[in-house]
Amino acid sequence: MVSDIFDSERWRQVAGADEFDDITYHRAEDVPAVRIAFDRPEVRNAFRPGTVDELYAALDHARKQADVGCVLLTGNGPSPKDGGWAFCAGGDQSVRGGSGYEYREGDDVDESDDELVREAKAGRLHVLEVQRLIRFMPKPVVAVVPGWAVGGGHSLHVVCDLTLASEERAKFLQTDPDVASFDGGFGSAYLAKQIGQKKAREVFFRGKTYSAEEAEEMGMVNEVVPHADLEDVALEWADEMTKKSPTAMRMLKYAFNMADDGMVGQQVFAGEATRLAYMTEEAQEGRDAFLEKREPNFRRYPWYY
Ligand code: S0N
Repeated sequence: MVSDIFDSERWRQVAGADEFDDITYHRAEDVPAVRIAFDRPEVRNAFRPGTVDELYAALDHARKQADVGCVLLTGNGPSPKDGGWAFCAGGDQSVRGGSGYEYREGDDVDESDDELVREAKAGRLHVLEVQRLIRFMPKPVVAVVPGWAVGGGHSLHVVCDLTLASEERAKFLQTDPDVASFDGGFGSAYLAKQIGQKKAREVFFRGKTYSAEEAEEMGMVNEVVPHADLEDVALEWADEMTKKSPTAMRMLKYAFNMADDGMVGQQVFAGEATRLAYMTEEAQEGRDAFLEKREPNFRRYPWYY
């Protein structure tokens, strides 16, 4: 069973996803959306290096699917140990080494990697690569929070475009300074953009636990729904968003990002603008003139005002 609130009639496993150990990856039957879920409920869905590798692979796969317009990121539950629920409790502290989160004996590490590559892979903080993938993928990513969102798991919900939370079970907590780790990037700076500087500093400096309603009030959760309805509402959101213009959605996501992402934000937005420009007859005239070894005739095209 993937999750108590997962309706297996509405989803099918993505081909190849049975290779994953720490996540599940499904595609909706009747909505162009996917569901990627942490699947370590016994440790509140904490991520180890292999989890992050799998998450990256699934998200990147979802990014490249031209017929997928929305990604739902969630956590499976409840815990078989005590019935607890989690979105994600951040980095697995039991595999944290001197320079980051380490692969251990028995982890599924690519045996074809040579020693140097294995060494370079050890002790990584590559959840930041996942954060960037979520931030820059050209489609909305929704954090569907059925329980604890803590530490690096809290940061992941922050970086998602939208957050939907379980009324009874979602809880938001930043423990980073308790375990001497700190997300000085999206997890804190972008959170401050969402909820304001004072509140964001309180989240990290005081380490209080916030309920779903409090998190909504603060502006870091979009909507709170009864736990039993969580996945249905998430799919409704996906249905709603994937009926909209893909170009408009992509340009809007990158426009929202651009204000905070500096030159990288400009580059990503401009890349999409260039893609649109390439689709015009005017751009095709530039290409054709070069290939036909003649002067381009741009006089035919208006200077829009
Ligand atoms: C989640 C908490 C609050 C849940 O409390 P609750 O409900 O009382 O359950 P517990 O009994 O505490 O937990 C149940 C079982 O789950 C294990 N467990 C929970 N969380 C983790 C974890 N993070 N690592 C390993 N195990 C975990 C418990 O040990 C317990 O197992 P058993 O039954 O065997 O005892 C509570 O559990 C809690 O506070 N957890 C720790 C949360 C935490 O501190 N997370 C790490 C925070 N730091 C990061 O995530 C860093 C992330 C990172 O990689 C990063 C690096 C650089 C820049 C940015 C980031 C980034 O933040 O993304």
